[in-house]
Amino acid sequence: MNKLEKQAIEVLNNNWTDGFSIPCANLYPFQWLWDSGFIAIGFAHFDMTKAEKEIETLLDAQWENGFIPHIVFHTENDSYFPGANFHRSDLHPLASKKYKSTGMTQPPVTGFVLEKMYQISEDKEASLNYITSVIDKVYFNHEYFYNNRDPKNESLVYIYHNWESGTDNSPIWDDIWATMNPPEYTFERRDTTHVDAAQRPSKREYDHYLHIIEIAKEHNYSDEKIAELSPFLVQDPLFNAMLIKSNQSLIALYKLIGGNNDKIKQLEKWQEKGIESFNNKLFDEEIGAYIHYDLRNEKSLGYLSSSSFSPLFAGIPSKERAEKMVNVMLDKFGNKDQYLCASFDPTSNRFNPKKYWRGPVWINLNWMLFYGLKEYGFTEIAERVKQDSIDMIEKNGFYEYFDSRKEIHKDGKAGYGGNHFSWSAALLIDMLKN
Ligand code: 2M8
Repeated sequence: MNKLEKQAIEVLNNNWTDGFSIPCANLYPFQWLWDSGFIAIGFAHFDMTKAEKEIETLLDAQWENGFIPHIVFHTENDSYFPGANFHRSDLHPLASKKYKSTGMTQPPVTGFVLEKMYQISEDKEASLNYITSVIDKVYFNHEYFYNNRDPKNESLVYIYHNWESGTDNSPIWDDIWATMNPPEYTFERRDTTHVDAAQRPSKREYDHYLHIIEIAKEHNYSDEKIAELSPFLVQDPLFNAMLIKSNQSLIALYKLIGGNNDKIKQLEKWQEKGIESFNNKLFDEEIGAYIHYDLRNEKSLGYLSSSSFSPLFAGIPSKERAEKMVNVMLDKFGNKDQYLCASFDPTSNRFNPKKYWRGPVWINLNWMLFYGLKEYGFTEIAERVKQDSIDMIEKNGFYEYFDSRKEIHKDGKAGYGGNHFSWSAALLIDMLKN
């Protein structure tokens, strides 16, 4: 085993607490949805019991309507804002009675995570037994999405908050902030006591984030009311690609389990329509990649980001489109001075290579890109994405995100945000094995 892999295992073991993992100490002291999924993939390579427990704990926090929250507050830790007392999940009548949580979700990765765990497992029978015991919860979660978040019946679901996207302060959201004018709230940020404020969202951005939650809370997190009133209502290509990828995995896993024909049929229906709408609505011919759609203001948001390429991971574009996308990626994100793949278009004046989701490279997006490119036969570029990821971690450590400019990496200070970050470690392990 190489040194980096050993260090990665140590990071994961240190971030494991009683039955689940935190993304990293201090900055993120609870369980986050998509982090848990990526973490489970890492654990699956060396400790399947923890991998399975991670997902089991997450699914244990599912609401009675199938919804899975983006943060599960297992403890009373006050090093994070906004915490459980701000989010008030108890306002929703069907919220978990066992755990406090947020009232928003995150990219639905759980389906494809289960399939990955199965592929990694050396004991297929035990693994399938485990999957059989949890898979219906994931299916129920997908049902929640299609029944509550698809007002136009397109099999494309919306997110109502930037924190649901996972790409929190992407410059794409600037266009939505321009349509809002929230109050100046008084609150105490905690993130900026752990991390340099220059690498985090601004106070004014947080006002917008909190305001959307206040609107949702006023209506007890009712999906109907949120669809009607939230100033943020977006069809996000990354979020929908994760859902489609997870649908595919659920179909494959249900077929392995046997029976479940009604569920397989329903999943195939969502798939067919979802992929068609995705290609018709979210692909921009001129830009040459997928972009976000602002449902509230009925307009496309014409910006390139690493999310624009994530549909490769779910097999959504045709081979021809995939080729077009890869050319755009190499042209805009891939010159030799840049590591692949910046989270936002490096040629845009909104690009900031140090600030969170406004430009830095993130390992989870790279991981998806690696598999997507490989699947479409772009082996060399896939290898470059993998090698770039290894390189950045080797030079700087297991950071949350990295400067995309290669020159900045010379002194080993190009890793930003939290250190000893779980998904950077987990997905590195997985890429090293592939
Ligand atoms: C970041 O988001 C949280 C809010 O959910 C925050 O900034 O406080 C994002 O990078 C998100 O994608 C990630 O899941 C979370 C924990 O790693 O941190």
